[in-house]
Amino acid sequence: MEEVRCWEPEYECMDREDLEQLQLERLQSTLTRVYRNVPFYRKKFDELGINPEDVTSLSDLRNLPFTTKDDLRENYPYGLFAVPLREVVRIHASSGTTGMSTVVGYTKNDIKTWSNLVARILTAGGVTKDDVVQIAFGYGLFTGGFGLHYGAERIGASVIPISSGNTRRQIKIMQDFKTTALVCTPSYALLIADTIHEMGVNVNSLSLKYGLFGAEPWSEGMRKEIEEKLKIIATDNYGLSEVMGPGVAGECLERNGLHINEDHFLVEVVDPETLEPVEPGEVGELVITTLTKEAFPVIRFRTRDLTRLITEPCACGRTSVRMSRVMGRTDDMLIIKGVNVFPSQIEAVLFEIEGTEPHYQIVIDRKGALDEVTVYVEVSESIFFDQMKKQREMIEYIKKRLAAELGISVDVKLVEKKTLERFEGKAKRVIDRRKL
Ligand code: DLL
Repeated sequence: MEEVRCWEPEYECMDREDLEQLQLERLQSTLTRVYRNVPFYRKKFDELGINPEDVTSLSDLRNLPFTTKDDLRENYPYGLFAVPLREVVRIHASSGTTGMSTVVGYTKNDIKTWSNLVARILTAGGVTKDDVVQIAFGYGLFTGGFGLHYGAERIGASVIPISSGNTRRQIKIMQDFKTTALVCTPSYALLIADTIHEMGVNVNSLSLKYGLFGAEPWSEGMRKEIEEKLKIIATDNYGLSEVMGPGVAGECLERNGLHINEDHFLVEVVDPETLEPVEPGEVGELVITTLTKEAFPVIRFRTRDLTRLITEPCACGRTSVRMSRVMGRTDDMLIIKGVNVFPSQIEAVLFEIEGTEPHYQIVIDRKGALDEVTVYVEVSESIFFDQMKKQREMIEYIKKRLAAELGISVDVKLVEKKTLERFEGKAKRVIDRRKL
């Protein structure tokens, strides 16, 4: 194992009892602030007869109301801010792919906290001040670019704010500037890896050591693929703009779950139907309460992300609870022939199959009353297309593996290399024609 490196060991390796005391104090002060400053929360608390002073233990959190993305939309743009706008130094917004965008703000202090928390994630993923960090997340209203940028600067690394896109130039910069750490979405990392290969660049001639990837779900198979192609150690990090952006949780080099920055975020996992807590270690929807945010605190925010909590100690020495990689979002879940299917399950199967490329697309159509799913998969050998028998065997094999995993049969179509769309930011792998 590598030597343990923490950015803020006094918090990251805190004694659990002390941590819970700190969480409670911070929760109480957050509740008092939102009650005083945000009419939306005051109204909700009043309706339920909750006085922030009644919250005297962490278990009282369960009595507080949830906050949803719809609440944020209804209060667009500044309705949920807990400070006057003159104290806000930065505004970000979510992309709004699933509706109207949501707007979040940061005070000077929030930016400081955010930078520190991202610095923790980067440190956990192997980055130090000696690294040259290429940030290939989009800079803009999306929190990825600026979030990682400030964290990397905080560490003292040399930051290349290249943003996403222009993949060949990314690689030229990577060569010339001797990039040691790449930061982007996993799907963009894959596109970069494939482009390196296409350009005939020898990956061993690059200085890359670490890859810190997040902002979208990815499978263990995809991690292996990226690690092998780029010859790096790849870690997963998680966050969402409504809660802060990147910096909520991230893996250490043990790569066995994402350490949650629990001194700043209180997490719960609930059953998305009943909203009751799941059994410890079970999968459910992650709910987050911010403990230190000034401009945009959220109480029991329903993330829609499905994960489970891991409480077993980690060999790295951090004492925080971890979350498993996000399996998908409740709103990504496809219900096909009555069976719940997550795109991530399909990805996991495809990555295990020899001869397929890590590029796929899932198309859902409605034929009469029935939903039909077709999985398009790129194959490595174009030769395949001259050999009908081999092709049929491959299709049957993939279908069988998918049916075993999903419990329903889906159609599979093989396509030639480089036919499916590539992504520079978050990948869109599902095309739901039922909604078009
Ligand atoms: O994606 C923040 C971020 C930027 C995280 C860079 C990590 C790195 P949003 O655009 O608001 O914020 O999207 C948040 O993306 O609710 C998840 O569904 C998904 N997501 C984020 N990180 C991961 C991850 C940023 N590591 C939404 N694994 C979240 C799976 C992720 N899904």
